[in-house]
Amino acid sequence: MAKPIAYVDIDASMDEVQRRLMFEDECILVDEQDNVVGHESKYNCHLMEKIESENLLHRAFSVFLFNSKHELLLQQRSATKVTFPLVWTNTCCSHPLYRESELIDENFLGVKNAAQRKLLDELGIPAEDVPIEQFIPLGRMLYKAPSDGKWGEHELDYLLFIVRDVKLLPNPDEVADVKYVSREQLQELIKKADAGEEGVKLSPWFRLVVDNFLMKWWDHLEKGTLAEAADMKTIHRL
Ligand code: DMA
Ligand code: MN
Repeated sequence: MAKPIAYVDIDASMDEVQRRLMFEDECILVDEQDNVVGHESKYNCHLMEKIESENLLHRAFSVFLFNSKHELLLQQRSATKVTFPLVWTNTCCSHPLYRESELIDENFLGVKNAAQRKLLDELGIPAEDVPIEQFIPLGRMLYKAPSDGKWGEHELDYLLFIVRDVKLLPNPDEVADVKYVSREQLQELIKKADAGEEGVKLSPWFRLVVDNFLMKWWDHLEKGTLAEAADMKTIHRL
């Protein structure tokens, strides 16, 4: 069957690297309780029209990597990202894929494996710098966010902390810029974003985490009590 015209138009302007990932990456579809209910291309999972008409919800993860000074690593997404280009966001976000190693529920191993894969792919962080057992799952949130009308997110997002000093070699296909921020520097950045300053836009999911969890978890990190903060039973609907 011929593709609808609108899809052809979207494809024509899409960056080659991002287009390949849109069709190669097979995301995990879940229900609102995070049970796996199927799989679907990354492309279809991020088309707002499909999300709305078929109520597609997919599993995702967001990594918050801190150095030993407890500064948070932020990335600015590349200009070629299909969704949310050039926004500033947490260290690394993506999706566990519909493959055996990333579907393992036990100990959240599937999402941790995916996180390790994408930290290398997006930021050039070697796997040995981010060992699987060092990832700390803290919570899950469910949210929907349009990007530009055609594209958007509807995700069940696993929030993972990791504290490590790492080697970095950002991949320009994915990342325009990186920086470590202290809490105060992040507050400054948020102020600038709120004031609409040029070039300082934050991703909607990072903003949700900032507004609902991040500062409290950062406190726990500094006090060494992060284990108390973890709640992997609740799915926060934001
Ligand atoms: C998707 O991130 C995941 C979240 C939490 C927004 P992304 O758009 O960066 O995915 P990918 O890196 O796979 O393109
Ligand atoms: Mn997504």
